[in-house]
Amino acid sequence: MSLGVVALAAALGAGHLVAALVSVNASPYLAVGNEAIDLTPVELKDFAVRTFGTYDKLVLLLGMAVVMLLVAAAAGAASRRTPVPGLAVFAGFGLVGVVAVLRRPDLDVVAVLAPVASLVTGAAVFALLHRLGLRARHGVDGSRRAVLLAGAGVVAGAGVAAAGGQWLAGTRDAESSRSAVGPLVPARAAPPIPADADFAKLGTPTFLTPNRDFYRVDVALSVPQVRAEDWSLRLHGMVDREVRYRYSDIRDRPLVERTITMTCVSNEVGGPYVSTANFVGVDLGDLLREAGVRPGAEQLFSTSVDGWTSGTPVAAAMDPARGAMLAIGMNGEPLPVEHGFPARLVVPGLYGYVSATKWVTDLEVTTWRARQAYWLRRNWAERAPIKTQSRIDFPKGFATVPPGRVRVAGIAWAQHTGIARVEVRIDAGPWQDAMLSGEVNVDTWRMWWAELTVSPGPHQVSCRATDKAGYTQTGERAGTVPDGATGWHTISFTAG
Ligand SMILES: Nc1nc2c(c(=O)[nH]1)N[C@H]1C(S)=C(S)[C@@H](COP(=O)(O)O)O[C@H]1N2
Ligand SMILES: [Mo]
Repeated sequence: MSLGVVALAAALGAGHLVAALVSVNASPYLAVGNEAIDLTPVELKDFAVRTFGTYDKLVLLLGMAVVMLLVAAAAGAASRRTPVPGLAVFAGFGLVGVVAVLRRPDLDVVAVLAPVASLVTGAAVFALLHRLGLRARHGVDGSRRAVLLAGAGVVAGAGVAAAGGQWLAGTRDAESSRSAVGPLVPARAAPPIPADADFAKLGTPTFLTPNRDFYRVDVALSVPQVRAEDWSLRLHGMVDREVRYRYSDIRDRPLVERTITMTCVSNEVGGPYVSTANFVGVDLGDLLREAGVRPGAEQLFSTSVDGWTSGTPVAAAMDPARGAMLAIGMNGEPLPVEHGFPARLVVPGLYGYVSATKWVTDLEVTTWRARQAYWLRRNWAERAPIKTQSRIDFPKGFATVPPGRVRVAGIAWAQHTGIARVEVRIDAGPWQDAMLSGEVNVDTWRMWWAELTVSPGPHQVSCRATDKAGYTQTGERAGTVPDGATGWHTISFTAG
């Protein structure tokens, strides 16, 4: 095996181990990956999401691994006489790691110890093996064996260090803190979900999405690990009194529970990025009123521990009729780590990228001009209310069903407005009304079903929703950028 590759293994193993000691999120490899995501041009990012879907991050990590391996191997090959090219490469790797770690807002300066450990270990191992290698080439007795032994020892040591780091990180991760939170009992529970709220037996999703099935969208390469005891939320900017909350400050307040359907702006027509949960937390408007929002404030600029940011209209965040939340619970449990533990924002009626900051740690009351959030700098819109949409869940595309009466079922949503009507049509036939499920509240999806007569052969079925403001979904197709897709969901099936 190449000298450079062995030294690379040692560098990564050491970095991972030290990261577990100083800060779980400081592992140099992951920090560099996160930095790479931030620096990736939008077009490439959109391409990666389209092509690899939720595997986009895995592909990035593997791609980074391949590049690092090639560079390390080349460094080894270029260092036949002098170790300088190899040392330069490891210094370069280490510095990239240091910069990536320093740029993360959630990491203390001590976190640079992780990439520094990588740099020092990589360079030291490289220098050592290089010396042994030179001796072997000059035919010094037993030196060949020494090189092999040293190489194998280093690789084994790197493995042990990486595994040890992984184990150590596990003992200090957010999951153990989450398990210790205990039950979150809302003072005001959400009304129970009536039995007729979904048509799951007919092929729609269940009304509440189990946490493990709830869609997940974020730019974090590794799920940020924040323990409740370490978390705090700073509320500042255009307010009369700056406030800092600890987890217990939020937990000890009277908690409310609200049933809310969340949607991602990246959801294509017919896509999966829509889910519903009972969120438990406190009213975001209450926190803002207690801090005293100054006149002229427009934007609530929220920052996550991983540096991701979002901008929400202050008016939406404060409107009691909308019920925006700082949520700490989801479907009867503390927030799952991947959904933002210890705390996140949820604002009914707005796409997640302008409202739903996970692992939220900073709220700044400001103007639109003063701060620009993560996706705004990447061509997405400043204001992004969720668009009225509907989706066919049954039959599945390209299914074959018996001819005659065909059942069609699905979901529709128009958060903060409410769904008034859903219609379906076969081929270019007339629109026909679907049956709607009982309405839980206007911030949640509504399920629908219909029965249509079809002749044997191939067909298409489409659906469209009308919301309570009287707007009927346009059939005109628009892509997700900049503020959400439009068009009717249409699927093909065969009767016969
Ligand atoms: N920290 C952080 N919060 C985030 C995001 C992110 O990338 N990072 N993505 C947002 C987007 S685009 C959406 S749609 C919702 C998704 O929340 P979920 O993963 O819990 O479904 O989270 C929002 N909050
Ligand atoms: Mo999103």
